[in-house]
Amino acid sequence: MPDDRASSAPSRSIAPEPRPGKLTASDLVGMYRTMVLSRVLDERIWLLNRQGKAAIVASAQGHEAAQVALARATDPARDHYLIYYRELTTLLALGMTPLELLKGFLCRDGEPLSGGRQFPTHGAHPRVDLFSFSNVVGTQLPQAAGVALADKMRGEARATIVYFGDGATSQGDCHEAMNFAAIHRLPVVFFCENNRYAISVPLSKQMAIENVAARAAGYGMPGVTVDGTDVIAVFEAAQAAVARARGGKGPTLIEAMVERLFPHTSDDDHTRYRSADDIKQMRGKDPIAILETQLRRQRLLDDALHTEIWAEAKRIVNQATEQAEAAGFPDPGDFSKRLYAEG
Ligand SMILES: Cc1ncc(C[n+]2csc(CCOP(=O)(O)OP(=O)(O)O)c2C)c(N)n1
Repeated sequence: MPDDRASSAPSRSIAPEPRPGKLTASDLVGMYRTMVLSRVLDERIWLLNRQGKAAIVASAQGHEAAQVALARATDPARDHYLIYYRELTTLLALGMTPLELLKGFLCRDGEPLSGGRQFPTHGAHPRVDLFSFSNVVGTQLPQAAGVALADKMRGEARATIVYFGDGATSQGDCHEAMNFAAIHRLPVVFFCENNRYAISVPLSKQMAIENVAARAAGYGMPGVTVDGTDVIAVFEAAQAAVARARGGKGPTLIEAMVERLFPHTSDDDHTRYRSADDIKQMRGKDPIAILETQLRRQRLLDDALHTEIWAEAKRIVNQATEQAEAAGFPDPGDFSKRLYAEG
């Protein structure tokens, strides 16, 4: 396949130019709002799990800044998204509603990703360009390379964003996808949310180097490590990577350093493998508290706005919980619907 096809082909993008370059004060407050909504929703889902109503939860708490900032640097009307299971903030930032997400966790009828029949947050969405992904770690990476290859062959200037954890980079799929994407200069943004654990396995048992981003050099693409609690740092790195992808220049690996504030999932107990010191330290890196301090320092947030934002998030989540709990379960008679070709 010729190497420079995307750069020479005319753009047939469905959206105009990338959204404006700089983050405004209202962008920052808007991101804070989304992060707070995600946190309140995440806490609610965890509670529903403890009540025996939600089967399993992989919390995004600690990853909110990285997810909201990356989403802001992309365009849901133009780009493609291959997420993994820890992407609650991403899904809200891309336009899914708390009700849709709650219906997924409670397996209710009408949930858009899978009709309430899949693992929560897995599936394809009719409005958001999400690809259905597997829970098998790392499989979304070669799929993302395939999606980007299709865009390149069609001459479309879109970026494919693929999300994964540090543990996923130990999979062969990761190597194959990055190598292939770099060779063919595919428009992929590889976004690693490095929370230093793959369930109970610490980073030092996954790799002998310090940063995932260092691997990018071995494939021949740029690799950057950013503070994943800093929305501006993530936004700027993501914006450059998206422009590179859409401009036909090839993939980028971004590694956002985050903390997993909760255990791996609701089935896990991290006190069995994380030291008390480690837990105490990671709690000091809560991205919501960090952004809040920054906003207050810049006089973009005061007590009144803070109260309003948290109260609004609780109101939205309370209402969505009531609606989701009132919704029915999928009809068992429709079991094979959307699984096999119909007619
Ligand atoms: C191929 C494969 N191996 C093992 C698992 C079990 N598993 C599920 S999540 C996970 C850890 C992944 O960690 P990471 O990629 O760092 O993401 P994080 O959960 O920390 O966000 C493992 C090992 C799996 N789903 N698929």
